[in-house]
Amino acid sequence: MKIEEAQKIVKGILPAKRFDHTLGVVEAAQGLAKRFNGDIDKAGLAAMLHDIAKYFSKTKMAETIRRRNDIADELLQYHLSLWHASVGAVYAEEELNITDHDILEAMKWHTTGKKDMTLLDKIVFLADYIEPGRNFPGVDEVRATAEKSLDLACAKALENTIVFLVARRQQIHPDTIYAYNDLIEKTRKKVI
Ligand code: DGI
Ligand code: FE
Ligand code: FE
Repeated sequence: MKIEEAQKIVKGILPAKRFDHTLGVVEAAQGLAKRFNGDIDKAGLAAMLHDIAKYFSKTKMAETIRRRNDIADELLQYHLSLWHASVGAVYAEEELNITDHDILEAMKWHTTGKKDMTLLDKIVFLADYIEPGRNFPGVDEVRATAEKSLDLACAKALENTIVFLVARRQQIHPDTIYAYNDLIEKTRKKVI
């Protein structure tokens, strides 16, 4: 699917504010792909579709999560705001006939992250965090870090999210912790 076609579909599904966010993520993802030698077309399409399931009903999302063997049922134990990522990837595959595994994976992991994210996973994850419309505390530091290191910027974004969730006494999905641990290890300056 071409990004123009995806844009029309997404515009018909998402409310205006979420659509604007989506266009910001597309811009950020294409920029990161250029900077870090990612696939610009895949980054753009994955970003365009990443939040497509954001406003699906709880019932519809739960049905998808229960039905699909490639989504851990454990997800249902965690906050509803995490569900749209996996559900969006299934929608893209089943309803929009997206077959590219890299794109579907980047959509699936865009909220929690995971251990051993691919280049495309990291690009979409980070683009969602630093797109021009975002203004949460610490985002400028992550934007600056993203000029140089994708891994360091993802680690910082994950750190900020974890701190944010802890401050609100919200549960942290294990994949968020796995992603954080993985990138902390990979970006650690070797002393010896
Ligand atoms: O869909 P967006 O709003 O663009 O962004 P997103 O897909 O990153 O979802 C953001 C929400 O997910 C935000 O409220 C923080 C939350 N979140 C991210 N990781 C975790 C998490 N919430 C919980 N409870 N646990 C997590 O590990
Ligand atoms: Fe999202
Ligand atoms: Fe998003």
